[in-house]
Amino acid sequence: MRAADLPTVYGASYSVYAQALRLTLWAKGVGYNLVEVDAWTEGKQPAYLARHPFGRIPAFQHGDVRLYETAPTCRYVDEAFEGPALQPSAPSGRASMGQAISIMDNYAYRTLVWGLYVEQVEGPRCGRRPDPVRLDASRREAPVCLAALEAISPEGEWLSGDTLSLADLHAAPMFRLFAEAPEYDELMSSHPRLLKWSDRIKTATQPAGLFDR
Ligand SMILES: N[C@@H](CCC(=O)N[C@@H](CS)C(=O)NCC(=O)O)C(=O)O
Repeated sequence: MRAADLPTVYGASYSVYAQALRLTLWAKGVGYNLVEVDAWTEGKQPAYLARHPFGRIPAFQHGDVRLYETAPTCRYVDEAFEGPALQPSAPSGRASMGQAISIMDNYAYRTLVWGLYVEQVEGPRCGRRPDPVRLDASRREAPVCLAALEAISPEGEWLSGDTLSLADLHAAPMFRLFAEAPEYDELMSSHPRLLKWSDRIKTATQPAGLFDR
């Protein structure tokens, strides 16, 4: 593909959602241009809001196709480009994949990333003290998220079955941050299958070169 025909990702390299989209492009073997957009500054300016009315990252463009919201954007990437299929073919597998992604978006991102990792690791690095109420709520909700993810594919090696799917790539960047939270080892010790998955997806996605640790 000529550089001008490559899709473009608008987002910051620190963003877990931008990383999920970039991992999907990487897994498909699709090159892309990256336009750095910081979610908190340029992301709230009119030029970017024209691309993403909610001012979040990432946004995406491929020819005339302009998208935002990571899950449907990744589905588009899987369906529009050649490369390994990243969605199960059976309806039940596809539903499990969607369910895992929804759990990440609606519960686990808030709890594992913001509630445990940001509160205790990223926040203090920036001079903020953890909020005990938020921390307490996140510690209570985290086991529910982990049990739900572990229950989705009781047999398979990946989150939604036997093959790597968009669910794994969606969850991978979030689990990388959660793994730095002080509670990670203890919480994951009650979820041995999820712990194995977490190690497996970390190893599988390392070659993408998106993570500096
Ligand atoms: N629902 C969005 C979530 C994207 C998201 O929350 N991105 C974060 C960065 S990882 C962001 O833009 N945060 C800025 C903000 O919350 O204002 C998606 O699926 O793409």
